[in-house]
Amino acid sequence: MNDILHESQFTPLENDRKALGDSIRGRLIHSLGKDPRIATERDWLHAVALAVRERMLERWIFTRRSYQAASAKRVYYLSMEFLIGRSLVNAMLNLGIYDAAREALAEFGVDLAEIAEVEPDAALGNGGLGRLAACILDSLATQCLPGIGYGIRYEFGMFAQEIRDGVQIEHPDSWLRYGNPWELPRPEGLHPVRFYGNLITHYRPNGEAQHFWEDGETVMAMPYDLPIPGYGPGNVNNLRLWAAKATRDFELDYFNEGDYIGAVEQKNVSENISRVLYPNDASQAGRELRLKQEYFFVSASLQDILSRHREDGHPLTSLHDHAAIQLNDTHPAIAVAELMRLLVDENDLPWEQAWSITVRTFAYTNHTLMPEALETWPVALMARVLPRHMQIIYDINHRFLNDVRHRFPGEHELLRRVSLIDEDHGRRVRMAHLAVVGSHHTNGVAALHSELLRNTLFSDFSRIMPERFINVTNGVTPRLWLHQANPGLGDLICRHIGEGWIRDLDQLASFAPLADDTDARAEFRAVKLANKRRLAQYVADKTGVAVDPAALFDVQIKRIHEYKRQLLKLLHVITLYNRIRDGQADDCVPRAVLFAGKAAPAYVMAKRIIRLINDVADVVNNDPLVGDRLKCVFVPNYGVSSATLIIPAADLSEQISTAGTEASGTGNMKLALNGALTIGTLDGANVEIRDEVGEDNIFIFGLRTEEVESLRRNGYDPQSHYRENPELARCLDMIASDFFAPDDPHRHRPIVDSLLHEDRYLLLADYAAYIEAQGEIDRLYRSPEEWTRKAMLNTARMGRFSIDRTVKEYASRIWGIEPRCAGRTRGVS
Ligand code: 26V
Repeated sequence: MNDILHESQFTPLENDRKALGDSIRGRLIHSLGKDPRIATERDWLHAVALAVRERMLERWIFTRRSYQAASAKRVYYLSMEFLIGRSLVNAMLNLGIYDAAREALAEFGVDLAEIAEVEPDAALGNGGLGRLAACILDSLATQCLPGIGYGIRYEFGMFAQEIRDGVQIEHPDSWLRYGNPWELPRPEGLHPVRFYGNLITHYRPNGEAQHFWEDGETVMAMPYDLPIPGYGPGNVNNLRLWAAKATRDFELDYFNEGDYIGAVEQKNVSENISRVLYPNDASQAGRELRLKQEYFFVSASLQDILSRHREDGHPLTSLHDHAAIQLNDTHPAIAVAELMRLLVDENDLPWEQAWSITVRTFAYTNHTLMPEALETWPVALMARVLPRHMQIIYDINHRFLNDVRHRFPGEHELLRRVSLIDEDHGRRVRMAHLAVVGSHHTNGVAALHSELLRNTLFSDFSRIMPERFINVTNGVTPRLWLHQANPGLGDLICRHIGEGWIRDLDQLASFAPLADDTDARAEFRAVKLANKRRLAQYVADKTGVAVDPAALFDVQIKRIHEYKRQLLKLLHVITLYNRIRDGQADDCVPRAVLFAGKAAPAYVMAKRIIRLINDVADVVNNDPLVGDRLKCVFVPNYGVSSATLIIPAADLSEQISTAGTEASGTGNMKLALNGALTIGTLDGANVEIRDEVGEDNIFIFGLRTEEVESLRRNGYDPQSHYRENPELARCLDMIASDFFAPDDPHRHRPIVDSLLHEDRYLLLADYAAYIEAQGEIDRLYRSPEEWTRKAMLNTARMGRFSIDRTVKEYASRIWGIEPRCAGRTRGVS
């Protein structure tokens, strides 16, 4: 065959206005069959997306060729979640064709900003973990690193949140309703995935056992590819998402019995596997369908990886030289057993050799210490759904425990603690133990978190194999979270220091001297004010509440969870409200307190918190004595898109989790990067943010991890704080009374009961210090020059929290992969 694709034939990106206009016109008419005279905003969106996609696909093919030609080692990022958001503007900015597209569309009388708003978010994730995966993909492509994402193409992503009468209502997120112009279905690339069934053991003449997994149900995994464009443009990498499809012979049994309708019903059932993203509940639910989702995408991905490895002409025994597989939390940890099954059962490798390959291939990232979020599966469930895997896990455990027994003779308790099977809670498989034992590195996501992993959750393992435990602090992509979300600030920075920071965030350091320049500070304030106006408009549209852009925008945006302590923020709101009404707050700065975030549908306390926030907001916002001095708003349906509006407008970033509970946080990084000052505890990455921005430019308060531990050890009494702090007692009494719920006087009582009788996250213990720190913030905000100086220093000193630094660390310390640039990169010779 002739090679009909050369780099010289790429659709040019520079001065592309005319060509882009022609493509958009062509896609609208010839691909979509729409009459330009009556095309809707969505029609234009799809036409533009297809035109942009054309420009990505050439580079996408070229990227793959160059990895293949170099036989480059690749990283496979296995994640149940990729929280991507919208793609249009991101793709255009990364390819460098945004202005050309805007101008081309303007010639057609179409406003790019307006059609971009029509694109639904790809919300295939819950929060931090899923967004981190999306940032990592952006960085791999930007840095020309050979990396492929694997995940699930959920038909329904994260539910849409409506607030009706103060209550969260969930709506299904049917993001694919109008089709997804970015995805390329690959029906020719199916892999079969088996569930249930029986095990048959044959014995070879030498006595060796051979295991066969038979019968059961088979579901097909169908790949959909999403091109991931790097900035610059860098490479265009691939994200492969799997959808469940019934096998073609699904109908046989039924059809033979003449049950046509039954056959089609069965087809629907097997396709349920990729139907919906599970919301991250307060506790790990242990649902069978969730386990099937995990195995489904793991099995398909490993089959895909092995067939690519074979196609590249490599023997299976060198897998770890060509592939690094990263497990994003334990959700894909069944991969350890699945790879063993593929190597031993399907490819006849001896166990020891297969195990050595497996351990050298996998690495595992832990994202939480919360005991209730740690995944365990009942042995009985796993034995029924994945019988061979259960057996393999027993074998892994047997060999591992034998090894530990030899190295630590007599330590029986140690064996019980590190076993892959928890015998105390009705026999369960501990997925974190499987992940640690089956991989060469385990990392936490911030320095403090990794330290706590070594000293608490994995203390036994870090004694047995200390060299496996490392830290890789999270980061965020400056492309989305500064360049794209905050064009005002991005342009301001570019005017002063150039645009190098977009791919090398350390360059922001040279923005620091501008913090001492009066004119630059005025420019920075003007940008912030414009962003606040934009957000105020959005808030008014969505909630009907008018917030004054001159007020201090105080934001807490994240999943609603008790450990994140939205209630502590709310106690501050009620305290301010009381002070205003008492005439004790005449020197207070006007504040607009914004909350946003989703509660897991089954997390009762989180939903109560949302209700209380809205009830408090109702009272505060409608009290004529308060006026513009205090507003409280719950912004509905928080997600990637609303985050890009809220973050650039924030003055104050609330990062107030109980010390030792938040693994890292990444919203903390996005907000500081956009010039919000942080009020926070010494938790997660806040510790490292303080180290970078300097103690004078952040508000740290509250108990530290060791103090939290000792308080809990010595018996914490929340009521002592109630007794000793009248201002706190008053807030709690108001919540317990009918003050915020005149129509339903007992509505909020359970919240106060939980605080007074348990207060698991020590809100009352940190209340006084928190209120005190907020007082300092008030004082500082009254000096706009001082405040702006600190805000600018925050932006300038966030270089370390670029995801590019994070990914470089993974690449060199864990994956052993190197950049391989597929083509010319703008601005880089
Ligand atoms: C658990 C479950 C349980 C079953 C249903 C679905 C589901 C989904 C997710 C999870 C675990 C979530 C863990 C997580 O999101 N951790 C966050 O990871 C961020 C990125 O590393 C980090 O910044 C946050 O601090 C951490 O909470």
